[in-house]
Amino acid sequence: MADKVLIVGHKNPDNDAISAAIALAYFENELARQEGREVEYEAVRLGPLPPETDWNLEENGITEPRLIESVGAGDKVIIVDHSEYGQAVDGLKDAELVGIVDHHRLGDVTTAAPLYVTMRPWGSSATVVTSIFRQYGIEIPVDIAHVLLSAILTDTVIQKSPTATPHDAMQIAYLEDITGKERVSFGQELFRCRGREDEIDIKRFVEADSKEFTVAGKTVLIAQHETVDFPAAMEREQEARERMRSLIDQHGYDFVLLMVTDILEEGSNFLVEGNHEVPDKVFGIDSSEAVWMPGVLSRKKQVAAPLLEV
Ligand SMILES: [Mn+2]
Repeated sequence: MADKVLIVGHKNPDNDAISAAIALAYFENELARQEGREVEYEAVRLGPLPPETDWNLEENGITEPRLIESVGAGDKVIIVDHSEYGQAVDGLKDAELVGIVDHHRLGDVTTAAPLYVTMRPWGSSATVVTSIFRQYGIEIPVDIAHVLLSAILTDTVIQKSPTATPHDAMQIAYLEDITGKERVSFGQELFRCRGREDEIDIKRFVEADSKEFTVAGKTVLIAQHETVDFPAAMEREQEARERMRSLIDQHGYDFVLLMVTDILEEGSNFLVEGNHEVPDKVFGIDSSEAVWMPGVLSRKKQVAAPLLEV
């Protein structure tokens, strides 16, 4: 039987985590075929498909990755879009980590054996995967190009996020050529998949894109809800705050910060529940009410990074 390697993104997967895994699995299988290696790479996921991923996979006739809960001894694993145990599949410490493809800070994973690592400080893991294809001269099929392009566009918020780099722009142009799609209209189609703000389940509104961090020795949750219909999203403020308070009760977070990000106006409303002290001091705000933060679009660079310095 062929050797098997699982490729998995982080928990609470976003479009980039799932799409980068799918495209990397295609790349690795193709490279293995060319090199005559008997190994099968399978993209898997740790949570539900985001609606834009669901739509894009369907449009391109790609089967959704299998849902898994954990890995264990004897499993070989490549992780994408993260490199910390806190965000990784359960049991990763018992499995064999054979590769990392990511665009975040280097986390705390360690290995006993050498491994493949490709990390670049670009706008998405999909950008890194696209560059890997090109480095190896492996052609990107049209369906996989759609998957990659979609993830670069959602992760960089159609290039409006400060995490977007000139390298992302270059890979977007390359993928536009293959897919025949135009970045802004395709990006808007993807964001519109997230649905009408008044219909989204409040749990999904708050938690669909949420990550735990340790700030000043305490666990906090930083969540982001990106919208192309900001007024409708803010109609949900009281419900969202209720949900954030119940998350604090359940998990003992010091605080929960929800960024409601207006993609069109390029800024975020900060909603904070729990202990406001640290976010107020770090951002110089009074977050007893929603606070508009112009230009703040990136959780990683503009919100998590300053908080992690505390
Ligand atoms: Mn990403």
